[in-house]
Amino acid sequence: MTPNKKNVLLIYPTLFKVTGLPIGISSLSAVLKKGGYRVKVFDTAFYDLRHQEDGDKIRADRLMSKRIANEEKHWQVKTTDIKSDLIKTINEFEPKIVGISILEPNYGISLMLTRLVKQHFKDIIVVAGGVFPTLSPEIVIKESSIDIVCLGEGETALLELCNRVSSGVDYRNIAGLRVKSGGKIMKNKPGILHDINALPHPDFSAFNEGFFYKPMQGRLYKMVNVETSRGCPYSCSYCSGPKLKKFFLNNNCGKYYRNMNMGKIIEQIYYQIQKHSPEFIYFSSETFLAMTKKDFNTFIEEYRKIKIPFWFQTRFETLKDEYIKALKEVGMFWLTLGVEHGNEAFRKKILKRTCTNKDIIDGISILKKHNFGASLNNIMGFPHENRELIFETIKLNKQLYQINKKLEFNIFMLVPYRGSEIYSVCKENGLLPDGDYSYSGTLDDESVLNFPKEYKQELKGLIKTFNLYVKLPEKYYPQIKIAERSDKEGDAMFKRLSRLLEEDSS
Ligand code: B12
Ligand code: SF4
Repeated sequence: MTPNKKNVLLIYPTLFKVTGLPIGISSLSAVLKKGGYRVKVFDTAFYDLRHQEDGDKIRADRLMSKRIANEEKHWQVKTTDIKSDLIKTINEFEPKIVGISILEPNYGISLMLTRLVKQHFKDIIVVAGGVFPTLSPEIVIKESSIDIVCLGEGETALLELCNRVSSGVDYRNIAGLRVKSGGKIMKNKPGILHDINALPHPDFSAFNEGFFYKPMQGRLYKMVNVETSRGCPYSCSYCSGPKLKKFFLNNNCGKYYRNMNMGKIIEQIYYQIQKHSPEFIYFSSETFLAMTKKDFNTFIEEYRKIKIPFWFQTRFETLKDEYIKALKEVGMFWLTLGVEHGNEAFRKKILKRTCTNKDIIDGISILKKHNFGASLNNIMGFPHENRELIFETIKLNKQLYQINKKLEFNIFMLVPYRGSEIYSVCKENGLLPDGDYSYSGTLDDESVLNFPKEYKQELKGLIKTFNLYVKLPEKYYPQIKIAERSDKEGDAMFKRLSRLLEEDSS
C-alpha cells in the first residue's frame, strides 16, 4: 500500500450498539475536509466484540427503558471480523494518518485496533486524542502502537499535523501534541481551546446511516446532534469534566466551558436538517438550559419554525416553569436529568452536587404540570456509601415517581475514571483494584472497587432491582429482596415482579 497523504482515517471505538454522533470526531472531520483532506470514519458500534449483551438490552433488563421495537430495520450487527474489516478499509482508503478518539472505557478496544494498524502498516502515523489521552497522556504515550498523543482539543493540531506530513515538513513540534521521535518524547507547548463560533459545523457524513439511529422510548429514530456548548460549569466528583477544566486552565488555554452563539446554533440546526433530514435532534451540551434568557427566547422563536422533536440533558437548577412551557410549545420531547443520589448531604459531600432534594422535587413537579417525562440518572457504589444510603436514592426516586409516572430511572455503577475527584477518594481509601479496571464496559453490574465480596453482591442485587424498588409499592419489598439474589429463586421472583410492573404500567 502506498499511503495517500491527503487521506485520513478516523477510528471511533464505541461500545456495542452505543450510537450517537460524536461531536469531537465530527468536528475534526469538518476541519480536515475544509483543509482539503479526504476523511473516512471506522466505527465499532455494530461489532459484538465482547460477546456481551448490548447496552440497550441491559438497560431494558434493568427495567430502565423499553426494548427497541424496530432495531433490525436500521441496525445491522456485523457478521464479519473487525480486524479483517479494518485492514481492508485501510488497504482500500490508503490513509497516511490514522486518528483514534479514546474514552477511558474504550481504551481496551482502542489498543486492539491501534496494534493491528501498526502490525500491518508500520508507515502509517497513529495519533490518539480524546478525554483519556488528554487526562492520562503518560499511559497512552507508552503504548508502542501509538506515535502521537493529542492533549486537549484537536482541530488545529490535527490539521497542522496533516499539513506538515503532506508537505514533508518536520511535525515534531506542533502545539498540543506529544510526539515520539528517535526514542524520545517531544512534549510540546499546549494547544488551543477553540472559538466554537468560528469552527465549521460538525461533519457527520463520514458515518454510516445506522450510526444516526438512536433509541427513544423503545424505537430507533434518525437523530443528528447539534452542538450548543463545550464543557460544563459544574464540578461533580465522579466526572472528568472538572479535571478537563483544570487541565485547560493550568495550561493557560482559558475557560473550557463555552456557550455557542445562538445565531450559530440556529444555523447549525438548519445545516444538519438540510444535509441529513433527521427525525429527532439531540442538543449536545452537558447542561443545555444553562443559557441566557435572551438566548432562550431567540431559540424558542426560531425553533417554532423548525418543529422537529428534540431532547437534551440539563441540570435541575436550570429547570423553570416558563422554560418548560415554552419548550413544549416548540417540540421538546424528552430530557435527561441527574438525580445521582438521594441523600442530600452525601450528594453534596461525596458527589459535589449542591442541588437540593427540593430543587429536584420542584423540577419534577414542573415537568408533571406540562405532562413531560424524563430519564433520571442515578449512581450507586460510592465509597462511604452503604445499603441504607442507597435506599435513600430509592426513596427519593420513588417520591418522584409518585409525582410523575412518566419518568424513567437509570441506575449505573460508579466507575472512578482516572483524574476525577472520586478516583482520588477511592485511592485514598484503598478501594482501587490493580490493573485496567476501567477499560471495559460501563454498564457492568459488578462494582470494580475493592469492596468486600458480600457488599459487591449486594450492590449487584440492588442494581438489578432498583426499578422494582422505585416503582412497586413498599409491601413488595420482602419479595424484591428475594429478587436481588442471583440464584434460581431470585431470578424467578425478579421475572414475576417485572411482569407485575409491566401489567401495572400497560
Ligand atoms: C456527548 C457525550 C457522549 C455522547 C457522545 C460520545 C462522544 N464520544 O462524543 C454519548 C451519549 C454517545 C456518550 C456516551 C458515553 N459516554 Co460520554 N460524554 C459526552 C460529553 C458530555 C461531551 C462530549 C463532547 O461532545 N465533547 C465536545 C467535543 C468537541 O470534545 P471531545 O469529544 O473531547 O473531542 C475533542 C478532543 O478530545 C479531541 N479529540 C477527540 N478525539 C480525537 C482524536 C484525535 C485523533 C485527535 C487528534 C483529537 C481528538 O479533539 C476533539 C475536538 O476538539 C462528555 C463530557 C466531556 N466534557 O467530555 C462525556 C464523556 C466523554 N462520556 C463519558 C462516558 C464514560 C461515556 C459512556 C461510557 C457512558 C456510558 N455509561 O455508556 C458512553 C461511551 C460511549 C462510547 N463512545 O463508547 C466520560 C468519559 C470518561 C473518561 N475519562 O474517558 C465523559 C468525559 C463524561 C464523564 N462521566 O466524565 N457520551
Ligand atoms: S453537571 Fe454533568 S458534565 Fe457537569 S460536572 Fe457534573 S456530571 Fe460532569
